[in-house]
Amino acid sequence: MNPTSTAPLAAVPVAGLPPTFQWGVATSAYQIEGAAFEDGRTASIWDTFSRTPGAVVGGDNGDVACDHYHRMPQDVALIKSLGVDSYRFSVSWPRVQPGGRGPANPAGLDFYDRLVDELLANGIDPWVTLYHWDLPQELEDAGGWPVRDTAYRFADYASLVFSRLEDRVQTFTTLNEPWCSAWLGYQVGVHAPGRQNFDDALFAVHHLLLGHGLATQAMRSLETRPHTYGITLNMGTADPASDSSEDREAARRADGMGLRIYLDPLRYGRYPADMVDELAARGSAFPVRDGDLEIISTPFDVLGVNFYFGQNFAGTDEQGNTHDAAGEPVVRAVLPDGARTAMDWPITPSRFTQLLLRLHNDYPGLPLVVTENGAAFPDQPDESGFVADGDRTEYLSSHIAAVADARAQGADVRGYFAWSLLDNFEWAEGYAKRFGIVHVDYETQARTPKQSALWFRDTIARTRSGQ
Ligand code: IFM
Repeated sequence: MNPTSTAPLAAVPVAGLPPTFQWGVATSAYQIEGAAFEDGRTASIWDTFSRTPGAVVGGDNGDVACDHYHRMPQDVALIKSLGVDSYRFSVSWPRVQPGGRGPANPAGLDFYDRLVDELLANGIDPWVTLYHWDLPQELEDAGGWPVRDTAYRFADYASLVFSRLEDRVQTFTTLNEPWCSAWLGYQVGVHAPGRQNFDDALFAVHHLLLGHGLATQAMRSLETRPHTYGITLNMGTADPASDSSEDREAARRADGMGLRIYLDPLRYGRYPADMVDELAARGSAFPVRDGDLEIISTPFDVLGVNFYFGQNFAGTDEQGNTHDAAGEPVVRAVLPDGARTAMDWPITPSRFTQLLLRLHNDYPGLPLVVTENGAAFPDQPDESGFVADGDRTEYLSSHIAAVADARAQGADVRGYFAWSLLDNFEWAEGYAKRFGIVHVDYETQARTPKQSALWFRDTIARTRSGQ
C-alpha cells in the first residue's frame, strides 16, 4: 500500500463526534527525544534504571530513542500531515533543570521554546505534560517521590517551565500516570527507580498528588492570562470476576488503589475511607500533614484519561485462598477473554465507555480528554517501511467509537490523543513493543505513517467536515 495515498482506508466510521472535537497525538520526552546528555541535560531515574542489568528488554535505553531532539522540525511536519489539532508532549525535567534544583538550563528550555514555536507556526496546539516519569537522578538519591521535598522541587521546576512557555501554551498538565510512578516504580519495581517497598509507594502517591497541587498553585500565581490546568491518570475498570462477595471485595480494593486514591483527594479533598481503613489494618497510612488535602484538591480544569484496557478481579488465588502469605486479602487480576495486544493486554472498548461514564457520574463537572489510547501489535513493515496495521486501526476505531458512545450517554469527553505518534522506547519493554501510528526504523530513523495513521488522518478530516 502506498503510504502517501489519500484514499480513505476501510475502517469503522466514527459517528457522533462533533466537528469541534479535539484530536491529537501524544509522546513523552524520554521515550522519543534521545540526546540524553546534550546541552546540559543530566541523568534521570530512567537513564540509571535502563542501565541496570536485566531491567529493560534488550538492555535498551533512551540515549538516542527517536532522535526527536535533532529531528523536531520534521516531526512537527509529520504531525501536521495527520491533520490533528494538538500535540501532547512532555518536558524533560533534567534537561530543563539539571539535577532537579536551582536555576533553569537555558539550552534545555530553548528546545521546548523552539518546539512550541514550530507547533504554533504549523497551526498545532501544544499540550504540555510536565512530568512523564523522568525524575532527576539527584532527587531520587535524596529520597525520590517517597520524600516530601520532591513535591516542592516539582513545583519549582513547573514554575520554570511555565514562566518560559505560558505566553504561548494554553494547557499545562502536571503528572502523567502517577499510579505508574508510585506503584511500578516503588512497589513492583519494574519501572525506575526499581524499588520494592509498599510504604515507599504509598508515600510516593501522596507526594505526587501534593506536587500536582503545589505546581498548579504555583503556575496559577504566575500566569499573565488564564490557562487550562490538569493532570493525567491511567485508569481501567475493575469488575468482579464473579458475583461472589470475595470477588466483589477484590474489585472494590482494586478500584480503590487504582482510581479512587487519586481522584477522591484531587476532587473531594479526602482519601477514600475504606482504603484508609484497610491501609491502617496493615499498619500503613498516607503521610498527610495539615493543609495537604486542600492543596491536592486545588481546582483544575481538565482530567486527562489514559485508557488501555479493563480488568476483572478475583478475591481468591488459583488455589482458592482468600489471603496471601503475608495475610493480606488476595486481589487477583483476571483478564477478560478475547483478543489481546502485543503487550498481552485485552482489547476491551466497551470498558472504555464504562470508565468514561463512571468518571462523568462519580466525579461530575470535570471535562475529560483522552490523553492516551492505543496499542502495540507485532508490526510487519514492508520493504518501504509501511505497516498495514489493520489490528491497530481496528483498536483505534473501536475505542474512538467507545468515546462517541460515552458522549452520546452524557460524558463530557472533549478530545482524543492517540498513543503514540511514533514507535518509541516502551519503558521496561525497550524498543521491542511498538505503539506508534508512525513506524520508526531505528537504524535509519526513517518515519513511515502506518495504515492506522492514514485512517486516523481521514477520520479526523471526516469528523471535521461533519460526515
Ligand atoms: O508508553 C506508555 C506511556 O509512556 C504511558 N502510558 C502507557 C503507554 C503504553 O504503555
